[in-house]
Amino acid sequence: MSSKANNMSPAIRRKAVKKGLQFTIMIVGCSGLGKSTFINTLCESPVFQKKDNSFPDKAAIEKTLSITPVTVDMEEDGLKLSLTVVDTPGFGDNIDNETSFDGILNYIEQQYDTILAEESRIKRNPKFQDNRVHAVLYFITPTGHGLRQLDIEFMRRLAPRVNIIPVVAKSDSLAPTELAIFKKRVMEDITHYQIPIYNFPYDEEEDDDETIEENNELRELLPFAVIGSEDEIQINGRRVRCRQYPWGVVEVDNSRHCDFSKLRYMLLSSHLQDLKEITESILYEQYRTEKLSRDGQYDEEEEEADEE
Ligand SMILES: Nc1nc2c(ncn2[C@@H]2O[C@H](COP(=O)(O)OP(=O)(O)OP(=O)(O)O)[C@@H](O)[C@H]2O)c(=O)[nH]1
Ligand SMILES: [Mg+2]
Repeated sequence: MSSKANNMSPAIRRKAVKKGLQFTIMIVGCSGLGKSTFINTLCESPVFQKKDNSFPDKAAIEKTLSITPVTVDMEEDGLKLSLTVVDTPGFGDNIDNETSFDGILNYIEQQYDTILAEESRIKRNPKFQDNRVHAVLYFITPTGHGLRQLDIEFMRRLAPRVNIIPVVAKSDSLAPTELAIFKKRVMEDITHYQIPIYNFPYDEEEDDDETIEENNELRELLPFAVIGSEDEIQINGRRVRCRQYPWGVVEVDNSRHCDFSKLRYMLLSSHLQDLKEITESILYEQYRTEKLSRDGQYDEEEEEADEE
């Protein structure tokens, strides 16, 4: 697969090598779908600890109760990467879903507000930290039936503000044929309800054939099937992250078992720059225009006249 990180303009790559890249993702979905476990799997470290009881191996990670950003420094494709992952409390049971939705949307918009305030300062702060969320991984319950009303509403309402990447949570709970049918149904629902998810956009005229092919392949994988686990076993001398069942082992990093490794590569390497650009030049700009015109500080007609 080609890497867009390697396709960066030389100036951006030079800057990235020197300063490192910064990237933020947020994990959203119903309670107990494995969001915090996924973060530990993605970061390859126990960012979220297991509950301390007498059987630590069996103890689950504590239920997430507040929006929690964690930052991990890593290296991807030879570049330093400062990855911030924002964990959110799961919704969908007895919790008031409206409140949890508002909390998530507020968090995303607050990061835009902070940038907006910084942009209008006379003297900029050189140490300013940009915490805009570049992608939301939306965890879908593996029901086998398609999207639930709750998922449709959540994704629809978040999509104008953030890149949404739909993900089938706990995909080991579906058999391979069930998973393929479920993925197809989810995509049919996304099309039917016109949810503008991140679908690996490309420009037929500007992008090269390799990029177009790579994007089409990733599009075909949507929604990515993921498995989270921090358990490891040795297979033929290799350390393998997996979930163990009486009938066998499901490997996290094996692309015949799930899409975790392709999702990770796409997020942290090949499409990182694209997700950032869409966030900064489309989604943030849209928010900024809406906010300034709402506050009466911005006159769209005037702007159009200026452009002419
Ligand atoms: N079968 C299966 N179980 C998983 C997977 N990932 C996590 N689990 C289990 O699901 C349970 C819940 O995991 P968490 O990571 O705490 O889920 P969460 O989405 O963060 O939950 P909240 O914080 O309550 O929203 C734990 O017992 C995990 O071991 C997976 O990919 N497959
Ligand atoms: Mg959690």
